[in-house]
Amino acid sequence: MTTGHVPWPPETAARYRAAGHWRGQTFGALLTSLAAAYPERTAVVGGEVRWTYAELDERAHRIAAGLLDAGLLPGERAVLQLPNIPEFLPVVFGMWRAGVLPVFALPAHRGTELRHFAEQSEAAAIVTVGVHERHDHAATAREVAAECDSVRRVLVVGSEEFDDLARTAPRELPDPDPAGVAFLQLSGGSTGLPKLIPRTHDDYLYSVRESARICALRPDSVYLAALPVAHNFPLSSPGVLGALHAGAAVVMAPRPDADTAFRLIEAEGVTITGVVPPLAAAWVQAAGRTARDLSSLEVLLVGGAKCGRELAERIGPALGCRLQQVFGMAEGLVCYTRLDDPDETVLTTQGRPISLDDEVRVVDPDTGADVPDGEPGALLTRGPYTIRGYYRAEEHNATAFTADGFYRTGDLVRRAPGGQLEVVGRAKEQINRGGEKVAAEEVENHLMAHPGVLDAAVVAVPDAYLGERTCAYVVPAAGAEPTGPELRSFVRGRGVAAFKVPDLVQVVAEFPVTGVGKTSKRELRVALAALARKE
Ligand code: OOB
Repeated sequence: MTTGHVPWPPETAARYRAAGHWRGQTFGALLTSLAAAYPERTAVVGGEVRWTYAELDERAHRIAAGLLDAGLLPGERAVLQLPNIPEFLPVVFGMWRAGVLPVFALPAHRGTELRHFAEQSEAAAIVTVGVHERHDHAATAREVAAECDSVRRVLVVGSEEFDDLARTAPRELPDPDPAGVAFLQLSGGSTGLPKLIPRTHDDYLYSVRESARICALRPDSVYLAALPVAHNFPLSSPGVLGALHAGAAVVMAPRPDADTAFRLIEAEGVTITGVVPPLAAAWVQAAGRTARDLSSLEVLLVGGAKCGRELAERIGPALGCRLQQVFGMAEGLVCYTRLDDPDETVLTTQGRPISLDDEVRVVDPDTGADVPDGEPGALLTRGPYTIRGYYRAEEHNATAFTADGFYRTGDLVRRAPGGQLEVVGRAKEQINRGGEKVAAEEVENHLMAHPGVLDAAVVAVPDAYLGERTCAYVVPAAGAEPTGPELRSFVRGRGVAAFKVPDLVQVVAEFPVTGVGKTSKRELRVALAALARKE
């Protein structure tokens, strides 16, 4: 067992095994069987690269051996920060075969976040690219490595050194424990810094297998990875892993804009892809004036943030495909509308859970008592692919999970009698910026590091395009006069993802007083968010 991982109770694990959910297969073993079943089929396409399953398999074997020869040990962690390039897949499968646990950073993350991931996981390596979209990832990784004692290696995919590593002679390696942690995902978070989410081969593979089935993936499907592929949605819902599980082809889109995506849909005959609502809206608009042939597209998954009915209604007609809503979280639970659901269900709900063994409770946020179907309440869940605890976060786990192992999602939902969930709001201190999650407290901490800031409260304001944007209310320190642009560039300069830089900054003399008397951050945020909505 990996230290810091909260396992399922043994009797629950036994039940998931007996039900056939957990099959004792690792991702490495899965790729071996895929390469045997579909050796000549295309596995992944991107840029100049086109690899068959046999080629992907061989490359992953070589990289696994190369990583071990480079001094990484089975069980060690490596922060992985790769954009949507074909190499993502052999590198991840190579790490899985070597037993090295990827920590899935996003390309948008910067030094402060990478350092946190490396420290939190005591990573032995950072695996990244060189310059990508004008940012020198290799340079950032080296800076982080210099500051983190645990980080011994920086491996730059695309460098000569990495090409050599990827040419290492393949060899048989012991298969890691399928019940052990395979990798660490990142939580959207609501507290100071993102938490790490330990996922096992057994549990993740179950969600991938079922997602591929629910989304009707077949060997002749073609999945376009439009969103950053390390995120749970394009990774596994059904994502690139679901596509591979079905023997389908994965196409890596370097960017998610309509021009790039439509070109690839036409050129590769893409049948299915997944996007966040703002991107779906942009594609719907662009579809009206494109000369591209999008007729191969059968399914568009939309999730990560609420897809309102108006947008949902326009997707099918504009793009000539079926909409599938997906409501998921890196911690586990994923819900889909089904392809044979009535239109009304697809347009107005975020679907129902993958598994009959996903336990869902909708409770009164104050009393914790279950509310009847149709009533809004806080969503709690546990099940065969939902974690029982964050990685090395005992204190946080005590409040993020109930004593009997339910994860408190922080989402407010309504459940229909058929089990479909409709997301109606959020109880967590998080801003959902078009699918990108911003923890209010994390940004507040960055703002409060500025000498001219006495106090800060970050809230969501409604936005026609993104759904929500961030607004930072700031109380200046005595005698200081910080301006919005100054504070925004200060936060950016702290080395964080651009999506965390507040969209709006309001400098106020004091926080509006809420009739409550006590100015707790939580109450303040609620009041400020209400104020911002009115404005
Ligand atoms: C996905 O995962 P995360 O971990 O980035 O974010 C999870 C949170 C949920 O708790 C919820 O607040 C929000 O994102 N969310 C949605 C939603 N899908 C996710 N809120 C409303 N409607 C939806 N359809 O975002 C994620 C993971 C796997 C699949 C899809 C999305």
